[in-house]
Amino acid sequence: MSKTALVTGATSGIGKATAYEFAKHGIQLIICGRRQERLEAIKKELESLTKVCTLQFDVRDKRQVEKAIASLPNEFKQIDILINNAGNAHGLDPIQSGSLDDWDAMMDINVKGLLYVSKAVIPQMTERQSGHIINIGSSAGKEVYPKGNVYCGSKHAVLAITEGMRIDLNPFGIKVGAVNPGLVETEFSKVRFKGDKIADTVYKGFKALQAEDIAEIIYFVVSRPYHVNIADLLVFPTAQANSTTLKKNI
Ligand code: NDP
Ligand code: 8X3
Repeated sequence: MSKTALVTGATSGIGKATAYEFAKHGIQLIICGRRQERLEAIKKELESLTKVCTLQFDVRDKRQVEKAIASLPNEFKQIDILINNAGNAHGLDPIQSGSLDDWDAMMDINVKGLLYVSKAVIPQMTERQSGHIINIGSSAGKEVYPKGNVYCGSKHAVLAITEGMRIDLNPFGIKVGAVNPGLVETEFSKVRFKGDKIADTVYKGFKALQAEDIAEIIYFVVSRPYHVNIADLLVFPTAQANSTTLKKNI
């Protein structure tokens, strides 16, 4: 029987590419996000490859999260793979002038949203004693960079929560791991800089990772044999050595 994966943040970037990659391999999909039109368009494109169900909710709203996941039709109720991907940076400011709204958004989406979705999915995994959770962290979860303060804090939290999940879910045979990318060319910078044209410069002058690169890695992680759990994976574009060292050709 084909496995079922729930992917948050599937309307764009890494989550969308992961949905496409999983569909190619016949994995049944529950694709999530706030932008319903995008969810419907992706569903339409992938339906010839696999079964697809859409769930529209804001990960910040715990009631919406619970309600959406409880509403899944029977054939999608058993979630084998959870990809906690929804998230973004909001702003890039020194701590003394950062915006409280940006801080709320990052902690509420990247940390609490990931917890709400996990809380709604984990009980059925512990009951079945099987499942695989991948949290999308970041190089920013391993290293703090100037003005990254709260975003880096949110991603450090994702890595701590990932370790905690792996320990607590170990008795149930559930795999838990994190995939931590460096610079990936998605809508990430458009969101971070709120549409400002500075976003267009972030991936200029070097070859950034593409969402598909990360999607292929995520599929590799979920397709290992049962006894192999890739617990933590850091991936940079070749041009990037760490958060602050980037070889640009301009
Ligand atoms: P995108 O902006 O392209 O995608 C973000 C996704 O998250 C969208 O599908 C969006 O869907 C969803 N999302 C955002 N806020 C919410 C919310 N409140 N409720 C539900 N869904 C939400 O960015 P990426 O693909 O780059 O980012 C995906 C993950 O990868 C994030 O966790 C990010 O931190 C991480 N990451 C990204 C890197 C990069 O350089 N791009 C590097 C390292 C990690 P919608 O708006 O429809 O709700
Ligand atoms: C995204 C990577 O370096 O743009 O998590 O913050 S970075």
